[in-house]
Amino acid sequence: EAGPAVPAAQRGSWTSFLKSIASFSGDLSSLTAPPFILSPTSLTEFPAYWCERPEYFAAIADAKPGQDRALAVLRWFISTLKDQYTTRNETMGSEKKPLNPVLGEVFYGIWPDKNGRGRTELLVEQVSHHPPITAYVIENKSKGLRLVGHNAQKTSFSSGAIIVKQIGHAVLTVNETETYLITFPRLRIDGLWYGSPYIELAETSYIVGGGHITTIEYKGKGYFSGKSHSFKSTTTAIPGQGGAGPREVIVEGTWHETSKFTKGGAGSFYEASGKQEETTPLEWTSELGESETRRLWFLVAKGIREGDFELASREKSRIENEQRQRRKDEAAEGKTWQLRHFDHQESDPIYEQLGRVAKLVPPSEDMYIFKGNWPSAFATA
Ligand code: CLR
Repeated sequence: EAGPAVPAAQRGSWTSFLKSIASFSGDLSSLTAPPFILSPTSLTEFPAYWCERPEYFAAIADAKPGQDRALAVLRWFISTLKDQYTTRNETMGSEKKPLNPVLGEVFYGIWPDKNGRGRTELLVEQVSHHPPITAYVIENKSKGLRLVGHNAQKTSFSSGAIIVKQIGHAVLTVNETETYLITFPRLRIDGLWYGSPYIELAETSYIVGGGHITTIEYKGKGYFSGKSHSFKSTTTAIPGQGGAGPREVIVEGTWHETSKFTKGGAGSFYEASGKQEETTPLEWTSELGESETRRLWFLVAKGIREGDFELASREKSRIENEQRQRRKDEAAEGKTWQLRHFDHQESDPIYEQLGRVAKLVPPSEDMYIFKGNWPSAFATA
């Protein structure tokens, strides 16, 4: 019997959803799930999680190049994890199934300048539907910071949990000269049987750049400190790269609460106090197009929020049928969909070069190059 978090009327469809995930690997987004587990937010909004602690992002530019800056990049990265991986539990009671973006779906947002931190701007485009791939740019122009990345997921099922391998990477550029390669942790989604899924992070992710490499190991309950959401990071100078910094720096703690230096430093490293700052979406005008995520999914989201699942599913089918028709028309005309903000390239020299230091597997990944075409509405917002 499915757990108590599953509404009685949806038990049957929840168990069959779980069965279909168990016998399935690949793209979960296409499976139909019962209403109680649906989120009204599309995956194109998720890159906003990188921006919700704008002062830590800005602090990267203010840090001294070298070990200080490598630690500032790490601190900002750690500061985003709570928002990335616990927000749905906190705001909606459990992890939920996000809306599956359509090809060409876009999202634009702003975090205004405050206390000299500069303005942070976000641009997101769904660059593939099948499998879902999301590309994004985050820029703080006054601080000379730009992050370009893309994300995809490979999912599998293992002893009752969904295992999500994140594909893709991000490159952070400071002052057009320094580059940092960032890779993403693996996710384990537990609590499925009970109908209250939650994420634990696992394995290792890396930040490589500025003459330093940081290895971040993630563990759940029963490891390291025995606590959920634990991590241990080790930052070292890359031999022969001018990173003649002092010693190795180790930080340990939990990414959703507090962490402290346990080697090469003393005291608190990061304290997850205060709230994440929500996006101010760019006000919609025709320039943003009909595929702007909140416009596109407006009625589906309304249906989900208000429990009108008939509305939600009718609108969802309408959007999906429209997409299928577009693809057919393109095929008939011998055309292919053109990305709006990115150019796709098979390999990323920065990933290859910096990834070698971390011995990344795979040794090469593709990349999406930002065309630089911010909507003009950013200039006046
Ligand atoms: C997307 C990239 C973000 C971090 C992030 C957080 C939550 C992840 C999401 C990524 C990808 C999609 C995801 C989601 C949690 C649940 C959802 C794995 C990695 C799957 C598709 C839905 C599973 C369905 C059950 C929860 C019922 O930076």
